[in-house]
Amino acid sequence: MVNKMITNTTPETELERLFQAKIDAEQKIEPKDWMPDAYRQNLIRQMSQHAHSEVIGMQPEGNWITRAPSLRRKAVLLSKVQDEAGHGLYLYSATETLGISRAEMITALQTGTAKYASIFNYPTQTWGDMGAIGWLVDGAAICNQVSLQRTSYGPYARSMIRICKEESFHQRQGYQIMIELAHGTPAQKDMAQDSLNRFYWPSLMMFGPHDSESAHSARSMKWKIKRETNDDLRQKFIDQTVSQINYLGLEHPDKALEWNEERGHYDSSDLDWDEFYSVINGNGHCNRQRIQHHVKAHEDGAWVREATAAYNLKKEQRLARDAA
Ligand code: BYC
Repeated sequence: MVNKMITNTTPETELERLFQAKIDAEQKIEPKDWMPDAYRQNLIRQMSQHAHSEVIGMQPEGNWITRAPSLRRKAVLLSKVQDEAGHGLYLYSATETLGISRAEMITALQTGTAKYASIFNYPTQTWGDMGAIGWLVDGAAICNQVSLQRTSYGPYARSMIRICKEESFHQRQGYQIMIELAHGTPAQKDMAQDSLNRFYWPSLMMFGPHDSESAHSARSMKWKIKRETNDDLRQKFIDQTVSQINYLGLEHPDKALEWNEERGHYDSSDLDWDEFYSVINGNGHCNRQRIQHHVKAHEDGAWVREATAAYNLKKEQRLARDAA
């Protein structure tokens, strides 16, 4: 156990050494522990963006709740979208333990200072897209989040454990939609193929830029905020998806895909990085629409926040009166 007494007079370099030793020993950093400001800011950045992704991620699927093909599908999709709201809430709460308020995070999202996952700026055009999102988008998210269960910040790691359990369920419901479509009529199979073709590449972009281009990876790996690199996680996802596509009897969208015996992995085409940067910088198909919708929902909900604040104030005043 790295458990040395920290006092107000401990020099900064010694604090940093103890902090890194704790991380190297696989101990979790908790909210009241000393941490370098850059660690705190990096976590706030990643965790708040993760929370925003969950919340904005409700929009593409929310678009299909009224058009789900059966009552059962509607109920399942509704539950999934509610789960995403829950994930956003755990993650906002976990981020608040680092000393930032929910209101500050929301402002950063709405003014474009904070990002959210690029994938949610692609439109959902068909019911097949609900299958592809559950299967590929939640599948990619799980790949990443399983490794984040071992992230060094305690509240983030713990939130990932519950989120991963729910995401696995989401992934299976998406894959089940794909199985039904892929084994259905020729028109349904075409729909499944079209969704796979459109969502495959943006799903690979969810893992972020190549390691050589990743601004935050080196420090995040040293601090064990990230446990695996962008390229390693992407490779894992590419490898695991091949047999899933085969089982569906669909064509793989990557015509250059080839097993590399020496590496023990599939070689694949590179991604369209111009598209990636264009989307993360606000110019994807749906960026403006997503933020406008968020702003409207936030404004429409103002009365709820005001009512809660008024109720809490009344409660505090009553408690103070009773105590007097
Ligand atoms: N999209 O240095 P890098 C879900 C940004 S939602 C947008 O590699 P890092 C679901 C990156 O932020 C689950 N931006 O960054 C919900 C940075 O910009 P800033 C979402 C991206 O942080 C509803 C810059 O590019 N999962 O499952 O080391 C329905 C340089 O990148 C993206 C998470 O959020 C991107 N794809 O690594 C269905 C996981 N990629 O901040 C499903 C948590 C990169 O300097 N996040 N950027 O302005 C992470 O693991 C990491 O933040 C990333 C990026 C791997 C995404």
